Amino acid sequence: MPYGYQRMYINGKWVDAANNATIDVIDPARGSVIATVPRGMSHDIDQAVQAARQCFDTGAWPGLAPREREQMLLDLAQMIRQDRLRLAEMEVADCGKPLNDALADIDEAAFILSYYGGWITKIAGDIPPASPGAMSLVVKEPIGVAGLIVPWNYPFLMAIQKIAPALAAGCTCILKPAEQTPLTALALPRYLEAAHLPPGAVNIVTGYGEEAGEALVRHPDVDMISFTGSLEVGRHIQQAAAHTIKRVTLELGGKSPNIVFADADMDLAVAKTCFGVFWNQGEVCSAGSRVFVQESIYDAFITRVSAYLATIRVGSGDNSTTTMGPLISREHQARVLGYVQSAYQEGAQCIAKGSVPDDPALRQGFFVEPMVFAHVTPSMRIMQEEIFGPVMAVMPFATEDEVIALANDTPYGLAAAVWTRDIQRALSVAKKLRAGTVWINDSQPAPSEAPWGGYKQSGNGRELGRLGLEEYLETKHIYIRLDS
Ligand code: TXE
Repeated sequence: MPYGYQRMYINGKWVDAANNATIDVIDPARGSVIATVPRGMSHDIDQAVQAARQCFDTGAWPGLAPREREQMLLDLAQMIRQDRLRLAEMEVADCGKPLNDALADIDEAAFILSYYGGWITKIAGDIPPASPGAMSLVVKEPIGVAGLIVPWNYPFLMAIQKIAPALAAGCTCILKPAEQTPLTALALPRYLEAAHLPPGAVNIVTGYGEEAGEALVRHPDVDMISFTGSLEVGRHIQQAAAHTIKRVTLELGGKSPNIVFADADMDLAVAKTCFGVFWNQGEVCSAGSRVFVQESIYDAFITRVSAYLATIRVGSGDNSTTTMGPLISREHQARVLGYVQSAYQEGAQCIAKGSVPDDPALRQGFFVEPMVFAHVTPSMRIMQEEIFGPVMAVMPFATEDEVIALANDTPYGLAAAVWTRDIQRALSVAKKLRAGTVWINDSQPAPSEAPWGGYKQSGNGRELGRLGLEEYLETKHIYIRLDS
């Protein structure tokens, strides 16, 4: 077990679960156990919430001077930058992605810490007009204790994507990493301590969703939950949190349309459309997996996509030639292959036949080769449901109006891409798409300075950018009578 037994982190101390139960952490490329972590439950969550509550209520974190907190986040960013290789290697072992992708995640996480660090000294209120004998002050305050629940596809990046704005707002927090990928989260405390954050500002409880996650959501002393994960669990969390009326932000799944018009730059559209479906093994909430291609270029597009597929190298993330790693778990591999089976049964045509790789060295891991289905129809499961694996579905369209209707015909609304050289068409289509992000002649960039989140059932609220910070803030109006 290269990473051994790791404890979790509550109130500035390394602790076991109260009942001493543990969870095995599996290397998805080999199927072997690489670590064990505590299986935290409601008692452990309660300890963590008390620690976060105390750190918040005593002002140990929110009461520090903004410039002092800013410097701590900048220091954290710097330490993480220096340790990028160690963290990226841990991420590869834990979630399987290729090393270069993991390095990019760590670098972006460091940027996010410095970005939100910078915001701390710039959070300002407002002075709206009041009657002549009065003055109104609108001030921004931290919402309090934040429960942060993250998934396994970007373990470190998503943890930081929530921790950084929470701390910047002045909140204290409890992070519940995904049970499959707790390792890089548990690497954080040594940086928190080196940057002199007070005990209780960030607590990390490992465990299962139905146990630790659920207890966090229901806890009356938690003021908000920020969740990234499946639609099903998001729906459940919103209900479970309703009893305490806490704020809930949700970043759920997607089934993003990728629309290629006949006048698009074909080389770019093919390369980036493929990237948009296959990067991170397709385990991406914004994957552009519903591909609509205008009739006149449909056949040529399919031919080029087939050629692109031949360039993808499936293998373990620590192999330098790998461009696509394993899926997260045996269970998820079976789920993805189930979608592939449904596509065959519903009559889709597989133009690039992938499946589980033949290579015996890869059989122990949870690999699936990339796949492309043509002649799909909008009602097929692979066109309706989030697969979260390397499976592309391509269908032809005739007119702009037709493709807009097709693109919007899903309960999701996270992202969309439009490929055309006609800027008027691009903008007019972008305005009509019901999605939180629309890319024009690109797919997948999500700069941390811009808001990220979904329309419709892809979620509530926004992460990243200024809006991502505001989710962790309350607004207070102070009214001052001036004539006494
Ligand atoms: O997600 P879950 P799973 C989608 C994707 C994938 C599917 C299932 O389609 O195939 O979800 O993945 C915690 N109370 N996405 O089952 O269960 C859990 O411990 C509180 C999209 O892994 O939603 C983990 O920390 N927390 C997505 C987190 O929720 C609970 C990313 C996500 O797990 C809980 C991941 C509960 N009752 C999967 N149950 C995206 N939006 O990027 C689970 N959790």
